[in-house]
Amino acid sequence: MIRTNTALRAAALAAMAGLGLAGCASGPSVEPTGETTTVTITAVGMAYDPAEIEVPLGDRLVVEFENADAMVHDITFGNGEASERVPSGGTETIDVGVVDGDMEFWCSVAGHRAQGMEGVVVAAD
Ligand SMILES: [Cu+2]
Repeated sequence: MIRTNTALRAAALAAMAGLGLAGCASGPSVEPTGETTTVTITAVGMAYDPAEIEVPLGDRLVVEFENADAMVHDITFGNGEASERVPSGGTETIDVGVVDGDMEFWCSVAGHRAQGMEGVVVAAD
């Protein structure tokens, strides 16, 4: 299992490296646009609203996270960026960075993701 995953990851990295070389001489595989997309995501009823956001590929994403639920929540992105745990009624702004592909987000509070607190950033090309 572990060996298979490692092999797949190595293959994916090799493929990405190949694309990077084909695209440009250095740096990330996506050329940053220099633009910033700011989106408000609200936590309410053990879910995110909206649960899917579309961001132009290469834009920097800034998320205004609002917790309109009665419980403590956070928002954690697939690239490692995350909010603090935000109390009911609280807000936090997260600089997610340049969007270089589709990316999941979820709540890291125990059990919340399994109850539906997840969503996806769709990189629009
Ligand atoms: Cu939560």
